[in-house]
Amino acid sequence: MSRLELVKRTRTDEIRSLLRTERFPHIWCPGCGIGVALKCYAEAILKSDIPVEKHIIVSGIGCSGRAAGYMRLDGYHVTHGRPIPFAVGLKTARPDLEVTVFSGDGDLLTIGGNHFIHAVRRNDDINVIMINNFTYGMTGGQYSATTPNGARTLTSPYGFIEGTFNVPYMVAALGANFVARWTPLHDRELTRAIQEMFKIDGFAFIEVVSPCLIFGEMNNIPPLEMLKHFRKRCVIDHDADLSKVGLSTDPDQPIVLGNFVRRDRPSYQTRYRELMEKIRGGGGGRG
Ligand SMILES: Cc1ncc(C[n+]2csc(CCOP(=O)(O)OP(=O)(O)O)c2C)c(N)n1
Repeated sequence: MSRLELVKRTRTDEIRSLLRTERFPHIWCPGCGIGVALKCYAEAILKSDIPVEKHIIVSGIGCSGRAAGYMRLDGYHVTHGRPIPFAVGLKTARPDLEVTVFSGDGDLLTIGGNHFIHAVRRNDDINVIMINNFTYGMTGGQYSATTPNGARTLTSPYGFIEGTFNVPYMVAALGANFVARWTPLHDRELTRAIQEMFKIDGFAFIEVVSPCLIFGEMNNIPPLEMLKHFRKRCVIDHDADLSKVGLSTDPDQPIVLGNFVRRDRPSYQTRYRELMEKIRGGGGGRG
């Protein structure tokens, strides 16, 4: 076996050691991007300086939400739309843990949208990997807050008309310390962005624009075509004007990717700790 093959084999075994393979086969369809994103998360954990036992995964409900159950980490598979408040509580009580939320656009931005925006406003010190497959995949393809206008879904059979979140623009405007967007085709960049996220004190967010077979089927895009479509449209621009990176179904519009925002606004947990030290040190407080 060549040295390169040996290195590759060792890396694959290491990644497998972070997966609960006894639970396989997993529920994801062939051609779905969630598994690649989960592999990138596992690889980033192995490359991080933080011990594996300090990494915690929190997921909500959905195909993406199944991720917590497949990782051999302390993990929490919580109620629909609630992984963010759960993760915030965990991180506030146990600042020594590296808490990552891994969930879908329906879970995080549609049903859980209110929790999401307030966590970014507070700059809670959590990592969020959001799989944006434009739909509620698990329940058969209803529209979500990230469905592009014009797209057909189970609940918009004649084309979606509500309007769509431009996710990186919104998260940056709310004050997150790290904002990125990648696809499963960009697995190296995605892995590096997750490694970067682990170093951030504050809200760190990655949108993974990911193919969903159910969404593709309803919009007459076969699974592999969706990846080809991504490859054709993706443009990397770390300095992009975020007001212009909203996603549409127009094949001539680029899908802009990159590590867009890096800030060092202190996190809520850091400010809270400082406040507590001040109150205790100054003999303040009520009792
Ligand atoms: C309180 C509640 N409402 C609705 C559901 C049904 N439900 C299960 S998964 C899901 C959508 C998940 O969508 P998303 O987060 O985009 O994940 P995906 O399956 O696309 O990865 C819904 C509405 C539920 N389980 N619980």
